[in-house]
Amino acid sequence: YPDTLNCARVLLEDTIERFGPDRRCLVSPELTWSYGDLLRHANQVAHVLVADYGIVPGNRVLLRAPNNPWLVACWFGVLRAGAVAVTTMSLLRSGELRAIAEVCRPSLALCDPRFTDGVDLPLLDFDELAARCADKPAEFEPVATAADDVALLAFTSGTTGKPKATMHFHRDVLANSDTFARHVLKPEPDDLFTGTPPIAFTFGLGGLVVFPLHVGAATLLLERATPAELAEAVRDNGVSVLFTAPTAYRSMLANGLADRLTGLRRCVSAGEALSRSLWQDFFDTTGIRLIDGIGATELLHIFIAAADDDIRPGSTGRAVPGYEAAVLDANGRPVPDGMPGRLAVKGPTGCRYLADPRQRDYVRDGWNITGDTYVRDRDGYFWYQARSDDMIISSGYNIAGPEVEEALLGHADVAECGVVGMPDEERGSLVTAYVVLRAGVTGDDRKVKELQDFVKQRIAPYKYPRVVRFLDALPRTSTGKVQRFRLRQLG
Ligand code: 3UK
Repeated sequence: YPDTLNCARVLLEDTIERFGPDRRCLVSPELTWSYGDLLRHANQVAHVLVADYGIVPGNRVLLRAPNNPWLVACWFGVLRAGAVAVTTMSLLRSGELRAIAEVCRPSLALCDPRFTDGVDLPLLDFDELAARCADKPAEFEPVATAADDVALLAFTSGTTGKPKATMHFHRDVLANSDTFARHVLKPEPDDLFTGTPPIAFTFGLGGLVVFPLHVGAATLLLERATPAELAEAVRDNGVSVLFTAPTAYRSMLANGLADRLTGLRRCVSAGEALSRSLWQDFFDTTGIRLIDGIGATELLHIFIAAADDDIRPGSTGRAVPGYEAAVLDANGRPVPDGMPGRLAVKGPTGCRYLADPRQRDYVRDGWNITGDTYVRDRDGYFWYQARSDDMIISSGYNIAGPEVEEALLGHADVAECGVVGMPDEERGSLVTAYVVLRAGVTGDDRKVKELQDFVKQRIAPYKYPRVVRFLDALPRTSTGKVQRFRLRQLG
């Protein structure tokens, strides 16, 4: 990348140069904006920031909204002004927002009017912002940021402790598009993207903003979508590229919504492990090969993935071109292929926590240590085992919680489950399954025995859950990940 680079210019002006300003860009249930519309709104936002609020390059601006066109206009406006976007999930509570503000000290917050509660900062809501934009010029020359000026701070969906802000440069924003998107996803200008991850989550930022806009495609922004609403939106709008998490794919299948997905060309699954059985069921029902990919807030987006004929169901895939991945032991030495160890990644993006001593835990000898246990095979495919914290050691056996979960999910009565180790005097840890049953099924002792027997038939019997508990729902983070640490606290 050139030394001087503003990624907002690349994504807007450069795309407009190729396709013209009238090309469809953002679609929402309420409105459609062309690339020219988005550019004008973003420019006017930048003028409001600079002229009315005195924002200077490097200032941080907090954004808080569900996925909608004004959020995207604000994101681009902030970057064009040379400021740093701190996009937050609209579902966060005031305590969580306060913790974020304490870490990164934003100068201003731009909020959807429905989500101004608990924002303890100078604040401008989108209604006021739109009014101020009305008399601002449509042109704004983007600040000539350096390629390695910080463009955004993304907070990890980390489950414990003080939130960690990860810094990403202007060039990083384009790097994932030039690696994962270009080599694996291969979007086309006529694609229409949609999906569920919040833009505040870098999975959503890449999949719903950066990747489509970099190639001149359009993106359908949904504020909140149940699996049924998502499937309907796909069918009714002719969506061709979908980004969501394994849970949503599973739930669309379980609810008989697959017939609405047949127009999809590409489906990306990330955020949690995609099991082999779900990949296969989805393929058998829709004919679509899900693209699994592991990404992380620390690396901005996906760094191991596979598409089309490269897919080996049950494997996350291979290192995305541009990235290097390895499996290391506790001393940072590579383990032999076929053996489990810690996933380590190097590439054009990487972890830079904002003033946080946990930096030295995540980056060691130049490798990003993601906290996942993986096995690499001889062909360079990476097979997810568990979060390193979720490996259960019971009577000396290493048991990956997700493997037991996958076995349980094969049972027709199981809607969702989470498997964790519980401290046990005799065995060290007891494999414990928290199970959400399908509607109408009763969780009693007979069901426990039936599920245990079922698991013993499918995987090595020593892995079966010695304890099975039934829940109405699994605890999840705002990005949809199962909070296994909270399951462990349930006792
Ligand atoms: C887990 C996966 C197995 C893994 C993310 C795509 O999830 C994202 O970022 P987070 O910071 O979490 C990172 C952790 O999530 N994970 C993600 N994808 C997979 N595990 N298979 C997968 N396909 O534990 C990882 O360390 O919330 C995902 C793009 C951008 C992202 N930020």
